[in-house]
Parts: sequence; structure tokens; C-alpha cells
Amino acid sequence: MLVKNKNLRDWAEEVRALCKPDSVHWCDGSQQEYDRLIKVMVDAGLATPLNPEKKPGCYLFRSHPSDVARAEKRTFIACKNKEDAGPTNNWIDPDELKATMTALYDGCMKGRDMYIIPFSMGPIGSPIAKIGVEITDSPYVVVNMKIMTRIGTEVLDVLGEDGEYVKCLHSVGKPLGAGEADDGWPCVPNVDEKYISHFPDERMIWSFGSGYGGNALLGKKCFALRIACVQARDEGWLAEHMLILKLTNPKGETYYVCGAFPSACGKTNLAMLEPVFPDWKVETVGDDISWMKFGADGRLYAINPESGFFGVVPGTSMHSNPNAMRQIQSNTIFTNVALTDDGDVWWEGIGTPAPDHLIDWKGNDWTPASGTPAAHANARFTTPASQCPVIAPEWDDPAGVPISAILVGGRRKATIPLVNESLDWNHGVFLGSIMGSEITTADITDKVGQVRRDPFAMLPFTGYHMGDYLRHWLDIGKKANPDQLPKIYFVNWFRKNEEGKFIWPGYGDNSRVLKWVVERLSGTGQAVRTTIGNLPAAGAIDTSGLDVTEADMEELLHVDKEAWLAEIESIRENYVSYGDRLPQELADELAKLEEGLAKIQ
Ligand code: SAT
Ligand code: MN
Repeated sequence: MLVKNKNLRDWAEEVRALCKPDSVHWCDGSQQEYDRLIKVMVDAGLATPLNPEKKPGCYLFRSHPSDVARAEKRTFIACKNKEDAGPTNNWIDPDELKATMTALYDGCMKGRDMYIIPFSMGPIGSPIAKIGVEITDSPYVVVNMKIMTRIGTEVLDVLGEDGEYVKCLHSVGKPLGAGEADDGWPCVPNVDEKYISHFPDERMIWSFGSGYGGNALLGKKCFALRIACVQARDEGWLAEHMLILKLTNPKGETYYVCGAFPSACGKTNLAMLEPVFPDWKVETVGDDISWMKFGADGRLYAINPESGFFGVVPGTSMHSNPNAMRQIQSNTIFTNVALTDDGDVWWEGIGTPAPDHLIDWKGNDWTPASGTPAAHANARFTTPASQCPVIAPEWDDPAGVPISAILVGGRRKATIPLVNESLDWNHGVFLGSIMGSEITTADITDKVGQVRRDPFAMLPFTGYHMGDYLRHWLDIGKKANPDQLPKIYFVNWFRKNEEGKFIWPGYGDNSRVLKWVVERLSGTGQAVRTTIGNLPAAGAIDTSGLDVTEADMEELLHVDKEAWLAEIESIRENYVSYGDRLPQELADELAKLEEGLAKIQ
């Protein structure tokens, strides 16, 4: 392959000399290449083809039990000054980290092929897109990257002789001896020897020891969020952990909305939701990441930098996400789900009873009496965005789509109303800064019940100081005409009543809230101004055909003074952790809120 970019040629040679693979392969991104790598993995026993009558073009992979999710403890932001990483990141001095990892990389690809994957985050050649190159020794990474990003020769063409790219180096960290073959998923089993390292000053990523998800598919969280948010700060745009959806009302007017939610809030479900109103339409532009830049008209335009969805499988059903279920019937890679005797897949929450016999995600026989989950809780599908039955036709428009509203939210059983419209941009950023979810028993900590603040759902993904990140959001507001900025809405689908039951049905019924948001944007939605924000007026949320009482709606949409006063204390505690990097505007918003609450009888 002709590689015109000298910098890339030199880097690839440098990596080859260090990692010492048996061979080097430049990925062209073709279907033949994908098929060949899949075959190599099937032949080696690392992938299982699913029954072509049930799941054509689908494969099942089982990872090592130590390698099943992002390793946050082993994720590092290695900027020059420790203070710039802030309180939410793990920091290591970049020179020290490079020395440690260079020793690990030395000879780490022996007995393996080295793949060089040029990829574009965003439609190739889009003014909002950026290029990366991932060098990896994992063919699993190559096939997943082909689905999740645009890879191959065309990207090299855009890169040209001197284009810039983000260097992404990845190794599973398991060299093979002469004649040795993998006996299962290769990785470094000891979690404390895995490294997911970011060098934001150099726009570079080094990953070692894990082959799973965001640890290894470096275009996703590592580049498109942790490195890109630093680029966005420096260049005046936003790289965010947000879905993008398109709403069309009965008049045929369209609105594009982004949404930031921490994990376990049903973000992928919301991105593809089926509205309960037959004359409304919801279409998907993206399910995880949004890059937003100002267009010539002064509005923020978003692209989905990815081209596939890497979604959590357990819990996905015809009830929770019928469109995803339709999307993953073909050409999909499943990782860590259970295999049925007829070559299909099964998982907890799929909506059908467990079969009498399965092979579980660890490769063992499983029956309903086994007492263990058949699929891992973080089992994933990797599936092309183009297969989403409700993908918006403009999902890959290089110009992006103009954003009218941004939803932020978390999983909160009390205090936070179903929906709350920000009063202005700074207030919206304040709402984004205080969002988060209650810590559950699944988090394995003693803080169960407390709120983990997760500003804009970026807690694990902000590649610099969180206080500076929030300042950047405020600065974005100063660059624009206030009328052209998206309106920010704080939503919460997870309120519970005294019996601990969810008050709001969620899923498709969330379209009722989206409808009110669009009505607000178009000027018809009714709201009441309160000290916490604009809340829907009584009856303004369309509950026709819904079994939720007026008292429930009142509960979902009122200001609970005592709860908010307690909330303020907890917000203040979190704000203190940002030290002198907490933007004054946010301290002011908190003070205003406190004053407003004091006035409530
Ligand atoms: O593994 S990923 O980082 O891609 C998904 C997630 O953990 O959010
Ligand atoms: Mn995500």
C-alpha cells in the first residue's frame, strides 16, 4: 500500500521495531479484509459463527473473565502538570509513563501480526471529522473498528502527505512463543498491569493489556472523548458523551436534540425510541458521542463521529429497545453473550425465558439452575449504524445537524423533576455540572445511595481538569448569540414513589417529554417559572392514554424545597473538589438557587 504520509510511515516503522511483530498489515478497510480476519479468528477458535438462518453474518466472541469492561482505575491522563488533570483523573508523569510502557511494548507483538488501521472519526473529509491511526495486534480490534469507525485507504487519501492524525497504539500484551497459539482471548489477566494511557499534550493514546471495548477500540472513548475534548477546548468546539436524535412533529418540522446520560440510564434506548404518538417521528443520528462545532450561521452543528453502535446487550428486548433488536439480527459482533443450542444468542432481559441449556459467556454449560448470569452484565453488540431501522438519512452528513436542545440527566429517585428547562446557558451548564446518578449496590462501594456527580456524563471521559471543562462550556456560551444556542433540559426518568416503584413508565413514554421539549422550542409548550428552572405547567405534558395519575404528575413536577436544600450541600461538597478551577459563574448559580429556595414558604 502506498502511504504518502511520511510521519505515519516513520511512526509505523518505529512501532514495528519496538513491538517486533511477525508481520505488518496496512488495513484497506475492505469487506474481503474483514471476512479474512473473521475467518482467521473462527479457525483459531476465538470466534463462533452464529446460525446463518437466525443471525446471518453474526459472530460470538468470549473475552477473558478479567477483561470485560473499561478499566477506569488503569486509565491515565498523562499531561505535563498534574494539576491540569484535575481531581477526577489518574495522573502519571508522561515521561515516567512512557518509560514504563516502552518497556512493556518491547517485543510485545512477537508471534503476531501488526495491523495499521487509518480511521476517520466522522464522515470522511467532514470539516468536523478528525483522523486517527490505530496500530494493534488484535484482529478483533480491526473488525470492530471497521464497524465502529470509517477505516482504510480513503482515510489515507484525506490524510495526504502531511495531514495530522492522533496516534493510537494498542497491544493485547501477550506475545506468542515460536509455534505457540492463543488458547482463548489474549490479554494481560492482571488488571493492575493494564494501561489505558492518554498523552493529551501530544494527542496520543497508548493502550496495553486489554482487548475489550473502550480499552482497545481507541477511536471511541479514548480519542473521541478524552483526547477530542482537549482538542475541542483548544479549538472552540465541543466533544461530548451524548446521543443525537431527530424529532419530527406532526407539522413536519424537525428538531435535533443531543442527550448526555451516565451509564445505566438507557441512553441507547432513548436514541432509538419508538414514540407513543403515531404522528411524531424519532430517528437516530448517534447513540453515544456528539462532536459539535459552530456553523457559519452561528448555530452548533453535531456529527456522530462513529459509524456503529457498541451497545450493552443484557436488558435489550422488544420492550426496551425494539429498534436495536431489529438492528442486531445480522452483521453484528456479539461479545460475552450466551449461545443457544441452535446457534443463536440469548441474554438476561431479552424478553424470552431462558432455554433449558446454553453455553454461557465463559464457554461453560449453563442451565436455569446454574444460578449465575448466562451473559456477562457488560456483554456488547457491535453493529453498523446504517442497519438501525430508524437511522436518520442525514446521520452521515459531513455538515452535521443543527442542535436545538441538549438533554442532561441521571438516575435519581427523588428531588430532580421529570423535566426542567434551564433559564439561560449558564444555568444550563450549572444543571449539566450537577447531574449524576445514585450509587447502587452494583458499584461495590460503601457509598450506596449517595449521588455520584457526573458532569455532562463526562466523569470518566474528560481528558483535563473538570473545572476547566465546565469553564469551556461557559465560554462556548459567550461565543454565540443566546437565541441560537441549544436550550438545556434536565430530565429524570427514574423517580420512585414511597413503595420504591418507578412513577414514570420510561422507554417509549419518554417521547411525551420530548414532545413538550419540542413544543417549548416552537413556542407553544406551557411552563411555570420556578427557582430551579422552567417546569411543565399542569397538563402541559401529554399523558393521554397513560396510566399515571395527576398526583403522580404533581409529584414528578414540583420543587421539593427540603430535598433541594440537601442537594445544595452535596453539590457544594463536589464543587469544593474543583478548588480554584471552579468557574465563578457556577458558584453564582448555586448561590442564586439557595437564595431562591430560601424564599419558598
Ligand atoms: O467499552 S466502552 O467504553 O466502549 C463502553 C462503555 O464502557 O461506556
Ligand atoms: Mn458511552
